[in-house]
Amino acid sequence: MKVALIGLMQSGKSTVLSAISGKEPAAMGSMDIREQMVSVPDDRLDWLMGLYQPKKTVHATVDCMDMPGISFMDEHGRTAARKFFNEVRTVEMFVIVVRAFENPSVPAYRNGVNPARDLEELKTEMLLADLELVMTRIERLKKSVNKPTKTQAREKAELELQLKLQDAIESEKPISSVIENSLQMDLIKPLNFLTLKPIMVVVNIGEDQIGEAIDLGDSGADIEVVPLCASLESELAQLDEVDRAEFMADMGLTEPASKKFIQSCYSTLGLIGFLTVGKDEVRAWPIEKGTSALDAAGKIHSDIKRGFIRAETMAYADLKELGDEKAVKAAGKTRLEGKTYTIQDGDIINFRFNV
Ligand SMILES: Nc1nc2c(ncn2[C@@H]2O[C@H](COP(=O)(O)OP(=O)(O)OP(=O)(O)O)[C@@H](O)[C@H]2O)c(=O)[nH]1
Ligand SMILES: [Mg+2]
Repeated sequence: MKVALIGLMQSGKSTVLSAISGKEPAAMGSMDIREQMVSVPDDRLDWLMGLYQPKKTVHATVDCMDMPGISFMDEHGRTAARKFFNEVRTVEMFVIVVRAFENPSVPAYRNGVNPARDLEELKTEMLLADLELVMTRIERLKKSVNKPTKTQAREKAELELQLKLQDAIESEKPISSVIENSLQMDLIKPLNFLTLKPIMVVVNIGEDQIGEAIDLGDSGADIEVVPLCASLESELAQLDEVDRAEFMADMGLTEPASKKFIQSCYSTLGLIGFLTVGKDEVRAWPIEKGTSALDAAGKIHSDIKRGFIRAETMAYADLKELGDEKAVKAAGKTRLEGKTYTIQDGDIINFRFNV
């Protein structure tokens, strides 16, 4: 899973990433795109490790891109922003980091800290970047649509759709309001519109704002919002577990940043996790909610999908409650599921297959 952390200059993107990865943040003002793999914290894996004592434990990972800060205050900034937007068109989701913390030594965007305004501006600029794509595409299609080629019918349909998109965006309506069916979706998929991707917002708050409600206005409606005190949490990430727990309790924090962050990524993308266990390896596998046992098997290996027989399944909660696999079996709580079974979060699965 690939996510991009985007936001205005000095909103704290690199500090947020440091808080969730425990690694050094990229220097402020850096123009490089930094990629970092973040391990998905999972209490279930910790417990299963104790039970199976595996040679290896594999956490799910999230690939986070830390983008340079952007600014729309002048033409130079806009051009750079457009370039960075193009670099992130293929990620699965955006994490928009907005600044709510006051810090006199870090100059504020547009001379004042205002997360609702910043979010609004970013979302508008993303829509404008998409409009630019639409316009370029319309120009191109207008030139080619009258040529009798194999793709002419498709181009006609796309042109009609792109014109509708232009109308919608110009009247400040989202692209999604125009898309009526999967056929239309397929037509525009190659363009990778920014505003069709799921987003989540991290509000980077100051230590004095922990527990305070931050109003993001209309721009924050229907979006998963995670308040995070990035500078504090990046320091916490450096501590050992005992000190961290104590420090967090003192600060009124219930969960580390990494957990909140990843959980929100999962829910924004509609992901759940199933588990595989054994003496060799205990592992978490992220999948989309609604995935069938057959497709889940394919995530592990195409052979397992091809030769799928059954999915021996038990719930993590049952295993934890009853203590070991034998007890789960004795209680009649293991199941043999077929190809069409819908995987549930926390299913522990042993795929039986034959190739
Ligand atoms: N007080 C306070 N300062 C913060 C917080 N988060 C970040 N900062 C400071 O703000 C400055 C910018 O933080 P960065 O994490 O580099 O921000 P960024 O968005 O990556 O910056 P660019 O990549 O240059 O856009 C640094 O000096 C941080 O120490 C916070 O939660 N509270
Ligand atoms: Mg940075």
